Amino acid sequence: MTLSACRSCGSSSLHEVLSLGEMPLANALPTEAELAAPDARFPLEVVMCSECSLLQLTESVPPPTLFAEYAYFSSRSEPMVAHARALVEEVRAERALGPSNLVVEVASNDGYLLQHYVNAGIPVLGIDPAANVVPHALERGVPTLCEFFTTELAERVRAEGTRADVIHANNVLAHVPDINDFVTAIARLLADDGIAVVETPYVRDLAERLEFDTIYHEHIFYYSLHSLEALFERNGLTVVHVDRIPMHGGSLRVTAARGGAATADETVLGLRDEEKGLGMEAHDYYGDLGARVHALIASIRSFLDDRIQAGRTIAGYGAAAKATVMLNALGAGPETIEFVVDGTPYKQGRYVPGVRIPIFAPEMLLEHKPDDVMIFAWNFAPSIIAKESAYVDAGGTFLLPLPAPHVA
Ligand code: DWN
Repeated sequence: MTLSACRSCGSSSLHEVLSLGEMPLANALPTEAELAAPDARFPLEVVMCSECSLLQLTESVPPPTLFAEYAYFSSRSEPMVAHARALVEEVRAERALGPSNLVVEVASNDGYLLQHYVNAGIPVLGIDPAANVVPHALERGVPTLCEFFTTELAERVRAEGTRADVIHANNVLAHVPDINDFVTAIARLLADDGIAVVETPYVRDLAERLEFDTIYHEHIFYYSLHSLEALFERNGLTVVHVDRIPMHGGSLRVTAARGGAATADETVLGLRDEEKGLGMEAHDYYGDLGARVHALIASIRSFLDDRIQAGRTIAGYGAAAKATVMLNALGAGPETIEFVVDGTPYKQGRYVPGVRIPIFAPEMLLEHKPDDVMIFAWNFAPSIIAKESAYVDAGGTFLLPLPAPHVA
């Protein structure tokens, strides 16, 4: 364990929750030429702070290594774009946003969300460090700063007279080692009556559904409402509303306002009570998680072995970060999963790190007609199965790994 203190509250009282061994970086997909060198691996271990109850990795990989060039393009998942569109409609109506307002998104990726404000004539600003992704946002008319979001950036933008009426931060709160600076930066950039709308995977869903493949080096933190509120309060934000949403295997969507008069509503009070009732603030809540995860990994492995023993060929769908963790945890290479398909051009022609399984465009399913296809992007299974109905009509079978391996 290389971590000596909780990255959120500073406590040294850290207790092991589970280890997935040495794992490659989930989105560091090697090209053919890069296969000559081994894929870098780092310990993937989760600990819990007994002071603020935040789960976090022992190892943090420098953010430029992970995010300066990025394999993930949000717009390549239609359900993400639809989810973003619905969120924007909700926030626009609730806040009565118009041409005099400003909406900022941190980790704005390829403009998948802010484009919907642009189309409604509402001024936006994206902030994202991925130099290969930001041009796609600019093409969608989303002005974007290609930088990491920090208090230095927030103060610089404030000094130009900019304040945000809404700040979106989806699937980024888990990704930032200096998380206190990040939340302070949100508070500093918000207008006095502004709101932050933050979505991040919910550790309760991970624990209840054994979503171990959502644990990877990009995800440093795994939040409960309790640990998230402790982080926000420390940095000048008050959680005023919370919803549980199904996105990415189950997430929290919190609405936060700058401290002072802001107060938690009944959704926050209710979820606090639920978490207390479950004992989520204590390490015991996660006591058997490691054992249950390793038993699940073994059961997925034997599920696949049985199908191969029966003479079936198997491919994968979604070269997701989850796929890298799943396949490396299974020790499954091309001898088990012949190839993976993905609709992201950046990923096609590359390989799943560690196990070196080739990634092709989805058209490969009908060209090659594997008997089975395991959906590694299981969080989007309904959309994927509907899209690939021709594969099913041709006799193909979709498999799902969670919450236990099964035929979809
Ligand atoms: O936090 C993160 C989440 C939001 O996204 C990032 N750190 C990394 C990433 O995790 P992931 O790669 O596991 O996310 P997804 O969204 O489950 O990945 C889906 C993959 O499947 C993408 O590569 C796109 C692909 N896909 C596809 O090829 N056809 C997805 C859909 C819906 C499709 O129809």
